[in-house]
Amino acid sequence: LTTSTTESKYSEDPKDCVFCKIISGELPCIKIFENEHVLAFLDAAPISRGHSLVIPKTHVTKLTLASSSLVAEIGAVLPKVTNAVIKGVNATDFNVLQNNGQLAGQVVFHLHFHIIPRFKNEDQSA
Ligand code: DGP
Repeated sequence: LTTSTTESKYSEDPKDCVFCKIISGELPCIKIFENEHVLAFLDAAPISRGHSLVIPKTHVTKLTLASSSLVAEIGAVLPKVTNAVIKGVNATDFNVLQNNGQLAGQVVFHLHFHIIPRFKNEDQSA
């Protein structure tokens, strides 16, 4: 049997995990924050200027499978990282989004929080 593109795109196998490859340095990213437990970097397909992702360094596919200590590590840096992101693009308003499962729009099966700066009339030049 061959693996279809769709199947590999939605693979939950950590060996195929693009974010684990970013964490290990196998794939590049534009890093904006890092500590022992958490990495934040610019999204490769941004829906607004400054769109960033915050991920745990431990591979876990979705929020409901994450330990409370792992979520606490993310929560401990999320306000600070978000503030740096929005200041960096001169925005005041933003969304923090977190998709779980294919039906919810999750494409990368490694827990991540989107930080999406918002601009007046979606004007990205604000
Ligand atoms: P989601 O739909 O919630 O699973 O969002 C996945 C996000 O990950 C999407 O906005 C694009 C981003 N993304 C996918 N592959 C890469 C990559 O290799 N590098 C970076 N920086 N972002 C990626």
